[in-house]
Order: sequence, then structure tokens, then C-alpha cells
Amino acid sequence: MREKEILFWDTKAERISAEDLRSLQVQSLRKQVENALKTPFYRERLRAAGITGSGHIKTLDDIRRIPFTAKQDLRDAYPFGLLAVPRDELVRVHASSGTTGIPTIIYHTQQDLDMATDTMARSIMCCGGHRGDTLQNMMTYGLFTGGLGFHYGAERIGITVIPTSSGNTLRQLRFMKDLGTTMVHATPSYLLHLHAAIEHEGYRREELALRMAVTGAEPHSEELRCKIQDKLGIGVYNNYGMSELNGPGVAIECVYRQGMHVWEDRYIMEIINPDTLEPVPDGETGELVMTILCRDAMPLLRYRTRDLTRIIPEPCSCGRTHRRVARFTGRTDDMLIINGVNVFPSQIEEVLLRMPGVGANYLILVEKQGVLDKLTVRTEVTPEMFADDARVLNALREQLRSELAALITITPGIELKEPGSIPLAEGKAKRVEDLRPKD
Ligand code: DLL
Repeated sequence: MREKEILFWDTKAERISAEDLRSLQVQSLRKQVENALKTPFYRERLRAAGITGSGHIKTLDDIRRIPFTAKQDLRDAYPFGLLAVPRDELVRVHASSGTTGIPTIIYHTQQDLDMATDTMARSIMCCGGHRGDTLQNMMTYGLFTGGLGFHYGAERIGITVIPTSSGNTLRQLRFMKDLGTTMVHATPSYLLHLHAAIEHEGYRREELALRMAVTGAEPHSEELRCKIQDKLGIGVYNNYGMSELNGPGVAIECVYRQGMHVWEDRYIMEIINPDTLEPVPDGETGELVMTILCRDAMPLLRYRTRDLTRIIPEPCSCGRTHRRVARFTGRTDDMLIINGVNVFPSQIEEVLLRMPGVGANYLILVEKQGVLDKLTVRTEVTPEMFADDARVLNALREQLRSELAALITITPGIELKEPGSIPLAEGKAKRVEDLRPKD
């Protein structure tokens, strides 16, 4: 079966020896440190740690002399505190949610995008995509990297790309059938939705040429993967990434589907205990920390991803030497991922707090509606607001809905409640109820 064939985009790089990899990593890290020192943020941060040049990095272990970078740092450095090249060298900017209204932005030179595209192409071939495939890219195009990042990687291989973006499921189905789509890229929840639509619209499996899906952008279990595979009768491959690290394709499964290969010539990975910040032994779960080795415009050293995983130290049968990480088991912060969109509770709180008429207590509810996630913001209103007539309450509801939608890009349901009706938690307030089943 073609699917089990082991394909390489860059055989030499993908099968690099441990020794060559280590020396490449040290070289690249030194370059990245020099580059980072060109930015206002790192100049200060590195000098405070006693690092004034790449001479301080002699071995890979020296990475531990470099302080961590957190999402908050990116927010504080907004918009250009992490820029290492002249502004006119930038060709694209992406962004992801920050913990408040200030987004996290990531900038790229043409060379950076070429590198990201090459890494993505490698990832797609790693899980079995190849020239001759027709890909329907059902991830959102725009500031989110899932659309454009994957798109360019697929084109680089010579795959035919249909950039449908997310949503409009009936049109997705029509194209799948009429254009012979063999491969889709979508969130796991959207794949389930797609399957429900296939059944509802009465498509027969034989009418579709679909053979595989690449999925990611949100956590999902092995059980969910199996369910999607069974329902659609295809192979489903897990793909991890994040905007700060150039988007999708940072780590991806090969045809054996036993963990995701992290491209270690492009990133240095560390797994730390999030409390002690010390490295954990291989195989133990901890927080993934990443240093990007292939970006000029915006260096990122020891970035705390907040994602929890573990290294699978055993070699993989596919022959790639880049180590694998296991399926992600959660995050160390409170970020929610709702239908693939990252939302911080603090963003919602920010809108509620500045809105006159909104009361003291609120609750953020996340549930499953069918196969998709549904977000509801339930908030008390002030006694004055509650005593007012229905039109005023309706206007508040609408305003909350539209301000939240503008900030978090998801339109939530809004429930306005009588003052004192949302029970106050004893001790630490519980602002989020995530009622989604764990798979
Ligand atoms: O989600 C990039 C991406 C696009 C990855 C398409 C894969 C496919 P962000 O919007 O910045 O970027 O969100 C990054 O999403 O820190 C994880 O918490 C979560 N995440 C991404 N992929 C996976 C995955 C994109 N395969 C955040 N499993 C990350 C679990 C994932 N969580």
C-alpha cells in the first residue's frame, strides 16, 4: 500500500547522525544567540544572564545558561521588540492570541518563510503525502498559521492544493467528490463534523478518493484518532505546531504513527519540569521548551510552549533520526482551544470587566454541541441593569457578543443572569467549566 511507503523530502537531513546533529545544533544555536543580541528584548535579557556573545555557547548543555522566554515576554515586546532584521526585510506577519487583547505576533523574512515551507514539505512527506495528491486545506487562512503554513509546504512538494479554508462544509464535500481530493488538513473536531456531513448528505464512501488526513491545532486522544480513522476509512496523522514556532509541521507522525518526529535540525527541544524548571529524564512527561534554529527575523530562545509531552527515546522504524514526542496530554496554563482557536479566559474577562452593566460573577462554559465545541459566557448583571427592560438587556447581550467575537474570533452564546445567581466558589474562583468529554 502506498501509504506505508516511507517517503523522504530531504533524506540526508532526516537521517542525520546523532553526532552531526549535535554539532549542527551547537553551530545554529551560536548563530541564533548572535542574532538574538540584535533585538532590544534579548539584548537586555541575555546580557543580564551574562551572555554577551556566542562565545558563551560551547556545547549543547550551555543552552541552560540562556533564560527562558515566555508568551508574556512576546506580549511585552509587542510589536517590534524581538525584531532582529531591518523592517523592510519582513515579508509576512502572523499572530496568535495573547492572554489579553494584545496578540502575539511573529514576523518572517523571505528566507524564514522558505525555511518554514521546507520544514512543512518535509513533514507532509513524512506522513505519506506526495506529488499526485490533491489536498483540501480546511484550516483557516489568515493570521492563523494552519492555513498558509501548510499550503506552501504542500505546494513545494507539488501537491495540488485546494485552499478551501475552514467552514462551508457542503462546498468542501462537493470539491472532495468532484476534484478527487485524496488528503485533507483539518482539526480533529472538524474531521468528525465532516464525517457527519458525508453521512447526512448521502455521499457514498466509494465516491470519495480520500486516503489520509493530517490533523492538529488542538489536543485529541488516540481514541479520537481511531474513531475518525474508522469512520472515514483513512489514515489520520497527528501534527503539532504553534504560531511562535512558524506554525504547523514542528513535529509530525511518520507512517508508523507512534509519536511525532521533532525536526531537531530546526529546533532544539527540551522537556522541563514546569515547577522546578529543571530538565526531566527522557521518557518523563513535562513541558516542551523550544529554541528555533531557523529564523532570522524573530529569534526565540528556550520558549516555554506550556504544552505537556514526553520524549520517546527509542529509534523509529522509519529510519529518521529526529526524536519523537508523544501525543500532547494538556497544557500548564489555562488556555482553552475551542474548535482549534486559542482562547485565554483572561481575554473574556477583560471584555466583561470594561462593560458597564455587567455584574460581579461570571462563568465560561465549554461544551460539545454535536461534534463541535460551543462556548457560552454566563454572567451576572448589575441590579440596575437587571431591573431595566428587556431591550436594554438585549442590547447588552448583543454588545458583549460582538465585542467578544471581535477579540477572540469565536461568537459565544451569552447568558445574562440575575445578580447573585452564579454560585460563588469557596476559595479560588472557578471561572471555567470545560464539560467536553476527554476524547
Ligand atoms: O495551532 C499551529 C498548527 C496549525 C498546528 C495546524 C497544527 C496544525 P497556534 O494557534 O499558535 O498554532 O496554537 C498552538 O495549539 O501550543 C498546542 O497547545 C495546540 N496544538 C497544536 N497542535 C497540537 C496537536 C497552531 N497536534 C497551540 N496536539 C499549541 C495537541 C496541539 N495540541
